[in-house]
Parts: sequence; C-alpha cells; structure tokens
Amino acid sequence: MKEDRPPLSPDTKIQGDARESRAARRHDTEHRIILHVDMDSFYASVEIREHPDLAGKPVVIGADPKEGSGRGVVCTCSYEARRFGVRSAMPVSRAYHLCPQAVFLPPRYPLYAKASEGVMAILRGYAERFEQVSIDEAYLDLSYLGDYPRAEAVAERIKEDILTRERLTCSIGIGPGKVIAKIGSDLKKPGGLVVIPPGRVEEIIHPLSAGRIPGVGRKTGEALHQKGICTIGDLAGADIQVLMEILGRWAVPLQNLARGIDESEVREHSASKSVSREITFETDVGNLDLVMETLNDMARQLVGELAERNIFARTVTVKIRFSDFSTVSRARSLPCHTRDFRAIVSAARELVMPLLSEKKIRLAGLRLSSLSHLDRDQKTIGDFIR
Ligand code: TTP
Ligand code: MG
Repeated sequence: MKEDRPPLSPDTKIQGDARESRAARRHDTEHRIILHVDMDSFYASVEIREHPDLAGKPVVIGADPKEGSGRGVVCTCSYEARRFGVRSAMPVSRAYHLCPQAVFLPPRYPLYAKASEGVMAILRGYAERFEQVSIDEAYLDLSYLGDYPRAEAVAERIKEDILTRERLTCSIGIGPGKVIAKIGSDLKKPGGLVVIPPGRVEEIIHPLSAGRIPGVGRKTGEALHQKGICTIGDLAGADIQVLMEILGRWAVPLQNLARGIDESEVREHSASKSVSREITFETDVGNLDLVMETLNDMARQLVGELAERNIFARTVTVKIRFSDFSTVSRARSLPCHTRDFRAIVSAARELVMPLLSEKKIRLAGLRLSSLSHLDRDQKTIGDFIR
C-alpha cells in the first residue's frame, strides 16, 4: 500500500466545504445502506473448490517456493495457512519456512476471473447501484430497502446464493457509508456478517485500532501511535493540527470518517465495461512478430485510452481468428488494476503464444476489462472519500 502523500498543506477549502455540507449530507448519510462484500481467501478458496481434497489444509497461492529458495511472493493463502503466519505479499521463501507442509500452488488467473464474474453477476442482481472494486470485492447500495434489518436479511441471502451457486464464502459489512461497510466486512473474516447501523457507528468503530481504516497503513499507524492516537476513537477526538502534520490533506476526511461521516458514493462503472481494439489483417498473417507488434500497438492505444479516462484495467483478453475463421480468445486477470503498458503486453504475449499454430491469422484483438477508478496500490483513504 502506498503511503506517499503530497506535501502537507492546511487546506482550508476542504475544511470549509466539509463544514458547509456536513449538516445536509448527514441527513442523507443516515438513510444510506451500503453493503461491502469481500470474498474469503479468494484465490485459495477457488483452488480448494476445484480440489476438494485440499479443504482444511494450509494452501498457499503464489510463486514456486522451491523448497525455500524460490523468489516471488504469496498472492494469498487459506485461513489454515494464516495460522502459521503466512500472509499475502510475503516472500514465498518466508512462507515456506513458516509452513513447509502447506500445499503451494501457482496462481491460475483465468479461473479466478471466471469465479469473480460469477460472484459479481450474483451481487449485481441485488443492488440498485453496484461498484466492483477488485476481483473479489464490491459495494452495493441497498438504500432502497429502507431499513437495516431488511438489508441484513438480504446479506444472508447473498451469502447463501454465493455459496450454492459458486461454492465460495464471503464476508459482508453493512453501514451508512462505503468505508464503514468495508471496515465491517473485515471484522469477522472469514464468513462474517457485521451490521453497523447509523446509530451505532461510533460505538462499534471507536474502539477499533486506527489501522482498521482502509488506507491507514503500517507507517501511518505508527506515526499516529507516536502521538498517542491508537484507536479510531482517538482519531475522532484528535487535534486537527496534529493530524495534519501526520496525514496532510487526508486529516480532515479521515477525522470525519472516524466521527462516522462517510459520504463516498457507490459509483457504477456503467459507461463502458471494457476498452478494445481489433484488426483484420489485409492478408492473413503467418509471421508471429507481426502479430505481436500489432498487439503492442493496440496495447499502447488502449493504455492511452485508460489514462485519458483516468481508469485502470485488470483483465486482459486476446482474441485470434484464424484463416479458416475459427476463433479463440483467452483472458487473464492481472494481480492488480493497472495501466502499465509492459504488464499488459506481457500478459497478452503469454496468452497468445499457446494459441499459435500452423494456421495463418486473419484477425487479432485485445480487450482490457474489469475497469476501475482504483489502482490497488493507490487505495488510500482519499480514494474512498472523494
Ligand atoms: P484480498 O481480498 O485482499 O485477500 P483474500 O480474498 O485472499 O483474503 P481475505 O479473506 O483476507 O479477503 O485479495 C483478493 C485476491 O487478490 C487474493 O485472493 C489474491 C489477490 N492478491 C494478490 O495477488 N496479492 C496481494 O498482495 C493481495 C492482498 C491480494
Ligand atoms: Mg478477499
């Protein structure tokens, strides 16, 4: 998680806006019902679903540990492996030392992307407004239900639906805002359901550690701790000048959040679900370099389009039509949302290579989907508050 922040500037405009609109917005906030779903140990759970004999075992998804000498990191692991201290993003060699008896598996992104699509399709059916934020996470605006007991019943149905249709478990948080709901979904993982109704926000979140707020990473947590700000309640009552010294422009939104003011909207990404390019060659092509060069060009254009729209993509799909009109496409979800040209091109290359045969190629296409305004690395508090 990035902890770089812009230089400190006491931004009076942010403060002024916040004060003016607070009363009006609080009214809305009290009527909002936002649900956050996060799948439990997602990649590992999908693998266990595919290999039921792995159930109950420590399972680690990531790079090959090579008996402790492997490079690369852990993508995720089952909760059984977490008991040994294994965590996402940890070097896989360390994971091996912590838990050599674990089953180590390489990630299979297309499988996870397909499971994610299934889950998201279920979720979309329950919401008036829906926002997918990563391969295994989404917000639903359930305000239309009118009250929290109904929302809780819907959450139970969602959990059942995902379990019966996708054979996967998730954790859900419900609250009057996105960040509060997200804090809730993380509180009782795996399989949790935590409801934080407006009247109980402070009572429930104030005793929690400040690090429970998405975007408050280790470094920020330590800096706050040094000033005696340990819990979300401490954050709510802290001197704003002290917070500004530590948090810069995030001080006001973060303190508002700690006070239960969480107005960020569930944003539909309905404008378009993907960006793509296709080319039918003038004459069918037998030259691999030319196909790759074409995909490179398309990737460059698509990355430009993402940058222009200030969005990121996570799924790369290549499509190849051969001279006999047979058509194949292959997709891969990248580990995080990106618009990095090299990451996209290298995924495209890896997808296209196994498709090539003696047959000449008539058409090549590249599509980037799972679009998001969020870049996983930039998931700071600002991204939630904006
Ligand atoms: P998370 O939801 O952060 O983690 P998780 O679903 O595995 O576990 P939890 O029960 O705590 O939610 O991320 C979703 C998937 O994204 C995860 O299964 C694998 C992938 N991922 C990585 O590849 N690298 C990472 O560093 C993280 C955090 C996740
Ligand atoms: Mg998850």
